Amino acid sequence: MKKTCGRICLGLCLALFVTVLGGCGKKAEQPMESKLLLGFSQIGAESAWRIGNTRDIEEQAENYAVSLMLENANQKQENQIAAIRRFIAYKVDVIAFSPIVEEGWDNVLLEAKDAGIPVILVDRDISTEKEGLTACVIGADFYQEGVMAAEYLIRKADRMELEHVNIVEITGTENSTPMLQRQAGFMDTIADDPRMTVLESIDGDFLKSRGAECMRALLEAYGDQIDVVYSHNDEMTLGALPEIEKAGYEPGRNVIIISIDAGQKAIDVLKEGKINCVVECTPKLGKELMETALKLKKGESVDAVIHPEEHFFSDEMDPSKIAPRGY
Ligand code: GYE
Repeated sequence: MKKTCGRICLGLCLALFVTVLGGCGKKAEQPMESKLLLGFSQIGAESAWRIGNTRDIEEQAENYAVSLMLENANQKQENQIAAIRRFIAYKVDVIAFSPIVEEGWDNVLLEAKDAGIPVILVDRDISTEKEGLTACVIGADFYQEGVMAAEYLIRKADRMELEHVNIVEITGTENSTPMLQRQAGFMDTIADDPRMTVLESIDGDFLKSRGAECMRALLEAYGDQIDVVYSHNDEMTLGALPEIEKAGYEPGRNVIIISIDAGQKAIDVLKEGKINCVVECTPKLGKELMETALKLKKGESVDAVIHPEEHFFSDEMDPSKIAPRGY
């Protein structure tokens, strides 16, 4: 009981703090009137993508005069559930969150529904049997990202005239939407190509340190049998590359490297020739989030799924033409 009250008080203080902060930097005679109070539970800060996503949401909240209660869950689902409960207690207008995994949200989302607060999923999706728990999902088409990665590999194998292609996959957080869909899109696309063999898929949790650990284990198990590393995000790729070099191989030359996110660091490494292809996943979801939240507050209908447009960058193109990525 005491604990719950403490948390709610903390939430109230936080909201006041955020609201006050939101007013900073505006002309004193013209305080920007907040149009909406949005509670947003972010997963954590595991990657440049995530940090860029948080920054974008903060900037767009300011642009749209939305007061933001932002909470960082430090990669824990229970922290996200607790944050959503605080948003409900504080009676925010709209709740948004990026679910770390797909399962386990029904109870807290029923509480939001009972409180009449619309919920927007940002970046990742949930899996549920229940209808009407969330208004929409704003995020990338992760399946298509996996398809783009595999299509690149098929073209590369054609160009190199490879007869057998041994792949290792370093996956993102188990049971998260990008992990499940990036894997499914990739596997479905290579399924009909008899040259392709997946030696192993290993969980790297979207973390650089895990990417390095996984790569060490894969090199130990398969050594020079590895033709391709397909990694579900840039952080894990950047962790894996030095391990490949330490083992005496040349990433980008005798091991094909495919990554996802396309943050600036990975693009720089692509330019050095150590990554062959990086599929774009934009973290810039803030504008859609604010516009959707404002519509929901007015009671307007919104699209159930909103995907940003995405492309890929590869050694098939002139890398000097790639514009700065901003994350
Ligand atoms: O690819 C990864 C991050 O959910 C799309 O999460 C996001 C993924 C992104 O940590 O870098």
